[in-house]
Amino acid sequence: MDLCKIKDPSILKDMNTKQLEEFAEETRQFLIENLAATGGHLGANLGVVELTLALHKVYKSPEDRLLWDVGHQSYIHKILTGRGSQFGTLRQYKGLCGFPKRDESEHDVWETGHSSTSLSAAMGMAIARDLKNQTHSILPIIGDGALTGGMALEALNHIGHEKKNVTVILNDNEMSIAKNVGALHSALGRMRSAGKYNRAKDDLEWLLKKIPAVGGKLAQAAERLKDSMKYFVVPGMFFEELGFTYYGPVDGHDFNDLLENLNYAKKTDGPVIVHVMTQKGKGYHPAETDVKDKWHGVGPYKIESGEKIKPVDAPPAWSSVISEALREEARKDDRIVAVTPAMILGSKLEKFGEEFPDRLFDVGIAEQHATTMAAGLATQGMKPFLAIYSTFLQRGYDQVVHDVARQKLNVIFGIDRAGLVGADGETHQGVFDVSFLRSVPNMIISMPKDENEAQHLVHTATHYDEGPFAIRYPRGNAKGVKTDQEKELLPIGSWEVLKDGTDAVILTFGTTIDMAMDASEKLEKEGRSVRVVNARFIKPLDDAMLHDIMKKELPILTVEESVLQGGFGSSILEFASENGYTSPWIRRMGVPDRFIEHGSVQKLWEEIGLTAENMVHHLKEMVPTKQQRA
Ligand SMILES: Cc1ncc(C[n+]2csc(CCOP(=O)(O)OP(=O)(O)O)c2C)c(N)n1
Repeated sequence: MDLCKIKDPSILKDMNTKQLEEFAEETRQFLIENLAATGGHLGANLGVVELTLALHKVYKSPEDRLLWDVGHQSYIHKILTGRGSQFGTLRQYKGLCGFPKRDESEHDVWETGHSSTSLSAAMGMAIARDLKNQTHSILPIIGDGALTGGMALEALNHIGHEKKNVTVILNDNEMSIAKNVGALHSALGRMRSAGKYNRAKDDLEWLLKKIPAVGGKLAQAAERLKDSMKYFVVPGMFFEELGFTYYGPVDGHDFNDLLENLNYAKKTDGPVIVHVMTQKGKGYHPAETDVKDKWHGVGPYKIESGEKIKPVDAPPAWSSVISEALREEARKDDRIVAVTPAMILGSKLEKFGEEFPDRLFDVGIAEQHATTMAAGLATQGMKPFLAIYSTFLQRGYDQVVHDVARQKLNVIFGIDRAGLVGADGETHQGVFDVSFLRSVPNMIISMPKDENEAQHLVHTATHYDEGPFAIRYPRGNAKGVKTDQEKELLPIGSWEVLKDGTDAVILTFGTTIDMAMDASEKLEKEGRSVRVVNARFIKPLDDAMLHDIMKKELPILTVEESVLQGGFGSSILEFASENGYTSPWIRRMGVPDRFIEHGSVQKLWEEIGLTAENMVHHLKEMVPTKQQRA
């Protein structure tokens, strides 16, 4: 079958099990071949091929609502709903989004990217459905990893209490990027090994109810019997106690088992949980045998060998640079511990964990808990380093404000993937943390220009004991510069002049420094002398340097790879206003006031005008040439 020609899931309607199996095989090949060129979330999608086909066969999308938690496993759903032909553009600029997108299809009823939101959204949709007297099914599909997220547990609690018709599909592959962790994971393990609960009793109850007059009473008796038996035979008693009817464990690669249980679920009133066992990477040997889940999200690869196609001799990833610097500090100070919300691999903390197995804590997908736990550690004199992606720190904001900063606790925030992240798009761009952290009292915010400065900043942060200290660093590879043997304590709030200039100043930090240097060189050739400052501390500002610049009334261009609203540039405007500097001309470049979609970072920079050319353009307007002045 040509998967690019599928218009909607109705093609599944008349397929028998054998045909479904063949179709599943073709879908797997399609994914393996397409993703070899584009990259993407291969492992999770290979795991849910049969599950997705079965869901679309038993239920009728979009009337029945399928909500993909995290959304990285929605590729088969996209193929079935008419988007197969776009897979060549997956996660590329203006191409198919790697996550559900309401603009793309009416079948994408809920947008995701961050985990653990689907149950709350499903509950909202269920309430709306009931208020409108509608009858469709609502099906959040959530992984065992995403289920560890606090929001999912809050929603489970509410759905069970309200007894709403919501059918939760629990996709249990025992992975959450890395091996899933936690007590809930162990509980699911017991359910997996408990064997299947025979739902025939439910059928009996349903049949008895059909017999007029006596049927109701018999059904009640059967219900009592069923309740007392359940304690002994139902593996999902945990969910049953919360008010859910449990079906499972279901073999997520066996169509007969899947279809039978989904059909039961469809007939069942109230909250239901269908516990489906799947294998991440199923059907592609390199991904199937990958215990570390390096195939969770991949770049292009060679199909035969599974070898990843990567640039040779690239400098180390920023995450490695930071975690290595931390490891060095941790050797000298045993109060240093590392905390990660389910991102040991992404944050490159494996080596830290190997060297200090008792000092690395993976708390699951639980950013709020991770932040407050770090605060708790700090109250006891420990030096927690919370490695967290910028976008996921958004989840822990109240905890940053209320628990960490207010109590002036020494938590170091290693803010990974700061700035535009590229292919993951809107839901993952790390462009808000400067604005949302800058308004928090006691917070130090910094960003290194290269790995040498990074190690000095980690050294400075681990020796700072007056409150929280954030070090931001981008996705991708560092610069490949040499690092000093001796670590330095950088004065808090100190900036660095990278290139002197007398006509104007570019204030910038992190990834945009190279562009600024480039712009300054170009302007130099045209007779404009532009200073470039590495504003490595975003908060506090280098007041002395700013006073000097503003007193001289030099035009200032601020450049940041984060949102302009409330960002670094805003803080420079505030500084001028508060200190009565009315004349300096200050312009800001940064991420505009809208969500930025997926695409390569380079393309996105061009789209939003974050380029050396644009800096040149602004500075030409702001600074007359020597000839013009003469
Ligand atoms: C709030 C949040 N934190 C972290 C992540 C990063 N992340 C993406 S997928 C994933 C694992 C999800 O595990 P699971 O739900 O079991 O899905 P699987 O990939 O195993 O199918 C994580 C931690 C995220 N998307 N959202």
